[in-house]
Amino acid sequence: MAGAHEAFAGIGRIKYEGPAAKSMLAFRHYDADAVVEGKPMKDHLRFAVSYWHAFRGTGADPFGPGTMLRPWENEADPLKMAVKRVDVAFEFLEKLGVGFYCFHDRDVAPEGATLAESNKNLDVVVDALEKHQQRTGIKLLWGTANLFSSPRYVHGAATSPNVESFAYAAAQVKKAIEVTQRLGGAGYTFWGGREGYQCLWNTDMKRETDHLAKFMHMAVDYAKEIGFKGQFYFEPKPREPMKHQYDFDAATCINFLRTYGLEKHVKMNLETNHATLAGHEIQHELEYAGMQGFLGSVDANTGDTLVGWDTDQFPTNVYMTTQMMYSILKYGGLAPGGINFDAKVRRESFEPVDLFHAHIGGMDTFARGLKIAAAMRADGAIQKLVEERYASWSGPLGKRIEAGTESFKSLEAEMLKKGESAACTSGRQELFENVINTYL
Ligand code: XUL
Ligand code: CO
Repeated sequence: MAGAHEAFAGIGRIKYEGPAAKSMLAFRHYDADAVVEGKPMKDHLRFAVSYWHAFRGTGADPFGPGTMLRPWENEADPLKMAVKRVDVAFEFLEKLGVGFYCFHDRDVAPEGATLAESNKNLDVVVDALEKHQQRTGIKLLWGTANLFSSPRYVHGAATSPNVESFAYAAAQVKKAIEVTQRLGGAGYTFWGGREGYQCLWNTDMKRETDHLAKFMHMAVDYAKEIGFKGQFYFEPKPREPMKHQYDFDAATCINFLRTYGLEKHVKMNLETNHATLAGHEIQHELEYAGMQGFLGSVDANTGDTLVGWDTDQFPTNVYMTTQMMYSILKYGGLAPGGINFDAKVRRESFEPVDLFHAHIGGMDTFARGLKIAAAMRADGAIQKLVEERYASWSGPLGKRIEAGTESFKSLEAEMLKKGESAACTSGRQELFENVINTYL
């Protein structure tokens, strides 16, 4: 740990103390090595901290500047500060006891006056990240590139009408994949940033989506060329900052990947608040991606039903994490993906200790969801009720249709003979909901 120069002095390693814990700086449910369904919790959950929110979030909003008290942010030279910040970040990660972190290139290192200078800055910070990774065993879950903050990306990056914005973005992603590989990153994420439109009148949507696909193919080709084995992810989000983003939701992204022949190379990184912005629950997104074989990783957070925007709050709702973990277990888990807290403390929660409260709460909420989902799966009551609902499909007619040996003609003959279909049975939604509440 950081010793004399601790940024989070007075806070030690956060320990599992069980549901009766007295301290609020302790886990009540997340017990890293406790075995659930044959695997330690830490390997099911694979928690990651987002560098951008935890260490670069200022609390600024459209109505006012940043509020965060971060006493260690006191170095005038941005590169020196970036290197010093890595010490703070790893002190936090170690004390929290997470196995992973995620970053954008520009979160960890400052942009220079030229591309070459930016690359050099990144190399300096990556040296520091690498040392701390080796010291602590903490790993990079995924890397990514910020293709949305600079004015050169005002119209998007891969979908920009300016070809040199595309070219610059390609150079930036090339470098970001290289440093992700150097740090042993388990994945690389594409989030659309500004890949979308504000107005269809000035937009050639076909050309823009073709370009986005070209861009992703170049990334896949380059990864192959340098032997980067990490999993690529595409992160759906329907809007913000654009009115429409091309990575709208899981179904849209999967259609895009299949249309352009990228389906073997890219999986979904699903974010809770993005799902709700798309008019879905995260359970829908996880089920949709899971059933199609595209479940990759999760950006965990939650929105506020009354705010209706991407508020990126820490998850505290056990019912929701139960739904999530039930789907995640059903589709065989997330590895090499994980659960990345793409979440920020509120502008009003400006003290360093709030970063701990936020992440501890999120981790405990997921640990509870995991335990509850595993209990539901162990006794199989919900699974049995679902099977009963589809029982007619397990009869001879259902089996023949599923096997593909029936046709419209043969089914017409069958129904003409019977005259009317068998009566439907109740959906029993309330029973299902009551059974689920017995586990909570
Ligand atoms: C934006 C968002 C991003 C991605 C990575 O809403 O979720 O932080 O996760 O670019
Ligand atoms: Co995200």
